[in-house]
Amino acid sequence: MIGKFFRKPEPSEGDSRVPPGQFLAKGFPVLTYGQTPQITTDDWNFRVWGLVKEKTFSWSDFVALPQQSFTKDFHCVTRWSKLDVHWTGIKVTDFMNQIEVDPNATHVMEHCYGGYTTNVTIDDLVRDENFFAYTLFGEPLPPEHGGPLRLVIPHLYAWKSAKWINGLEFLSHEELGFWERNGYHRRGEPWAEERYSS
Ligand SMILES: Nc1nc2c(c(=O)[nH]1)N[C@H]1C(S)=C(S)[C@@H](COP(=O)(O)O)O[C@H]1N2
Ligand SMILES: [Mo]
Repeated sequence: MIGKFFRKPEPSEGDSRVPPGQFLAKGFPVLTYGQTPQITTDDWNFRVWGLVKEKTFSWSDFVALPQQSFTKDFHCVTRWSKLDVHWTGIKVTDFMNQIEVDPNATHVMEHCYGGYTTNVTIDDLVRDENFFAYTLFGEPLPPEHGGPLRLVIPHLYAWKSAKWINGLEFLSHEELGFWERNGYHRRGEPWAEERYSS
């Protein structure tokens, strides 16, 4: 749909920034399956389990990790993209230094408050540009965008960027998350238009 909410990319943007078949969103749409969970940072925790030494982080444990700023483009498989989204948060690579992953782990299931799941390989999760975000455009991450904390994986379609994330399950094989079981691609790379499973 073009018009009120979306626009066609300019040629300069379209060439290098906007993946094939995507339009630019005006504003920042919210895309949630189901209800928005309401979690306070007092109640929040984050757990790792499976092929990893099990560990639970409180909010204060988590935000004690080094904070950094990120400016990244965001691509939803329903064909809207938003360029230059500003976030702050914690690099996935910094978080990984806090846990002990079994060398047999190859895949990860992201788990969230509310029950959403999505799967990634360890190689797609542990990249220098991936991060856990807790601010958006200088404000605390709003609940509808995943606050208090979400994952952002800029090189994949945004359904891999789990909102209200509360755990990572390390696996020795691929399992499918919510959208992946419902016809979406197991990986979801926007430049290759990996939208649906075949
Ligand atoms: N927990 C959870 N995470 C989620 C979703 C969801 O429904 N629940 N939707 C995904 C999809 S399809 C997209 S496009 C982005 C949307 O993020 P936004 O609502 O901040 O724009 O979140 C992703 N993460
Ligand atoms: Mo999406």
